[in-house]
Amino acid sequence: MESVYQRSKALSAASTSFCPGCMHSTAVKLICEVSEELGIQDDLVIMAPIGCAVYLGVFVQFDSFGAPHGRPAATGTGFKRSNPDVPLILYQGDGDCASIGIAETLHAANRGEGFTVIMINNQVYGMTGGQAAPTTLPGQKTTTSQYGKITEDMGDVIKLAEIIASFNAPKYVTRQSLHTPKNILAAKKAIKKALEIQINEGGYSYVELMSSCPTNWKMDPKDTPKYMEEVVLKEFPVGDLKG
Ligand SMILES: Cc1ncc(C[n+]2csc(CCOP(=O)(O)OP(=O)(O)O)c2C)c(N)n1
Repeated sequence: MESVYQRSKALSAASTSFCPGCMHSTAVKLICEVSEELGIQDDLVIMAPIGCAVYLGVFVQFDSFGAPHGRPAATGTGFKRSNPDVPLILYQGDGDCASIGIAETLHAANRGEGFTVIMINNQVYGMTGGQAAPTTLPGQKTTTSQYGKITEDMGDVIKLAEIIASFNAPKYVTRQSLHTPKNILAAKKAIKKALEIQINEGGYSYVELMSSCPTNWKMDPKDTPKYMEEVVLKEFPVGDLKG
């Protein structure tokens, strides 16, 4: 019988620690598949973040390292400058990348450091219980905005992809989503393109992946795709912003 699909060899046998319906799992699977398709599964290094993907290095077969919360871009800069030929992904949550680490993120992008950032935007600080992040939507209820996020008090939504795309140095900046099969395929293409640019031309690439957090959104996982389509993507439209 012809085999039409098989588990990526880059995924380890360990179960992930993600909640049911969390789209981190999809993102990790796509990275594994792309690494195999590009033949870099033995070379790729992935930075496992502080956040829900903290155990990433256990789920995947790549070499990995950690960085303090918000510091992946600084740590990644050191790694990549010392190992310019090693493909590197900084895998980060929106709290990590767009809040606590926003200074490092923006300066690294503006310098055009030679790594790929994959940012999982679930609009909350997932691991610590769903506090509001700069990506939380206006009016969104979280544990730190129990009556809905008031932008006058907490600030408006920070759209990191748009800010990064305004810099000269980044080679590829895109926002994709993981809420439908069609979007997942587009996200996979984007991850592949970002890594190809890193490997073939060098330079910085940024892939933001809109994701769900059913546990902290207090939503049934099966309702999250509709909510993402009708609400979240209105604030965070998908598509290429640069490159
Ligand atoms: C400097 C620092 N501040 C705060 C924390 C606590 N902390 C751990 S994980 C986390 C939230 C992570 O949220 P995000 O980056 O959005 O990733 P997610 O868990 O949603 O995937 C926080 C605030 C920490 N570990 N270090």
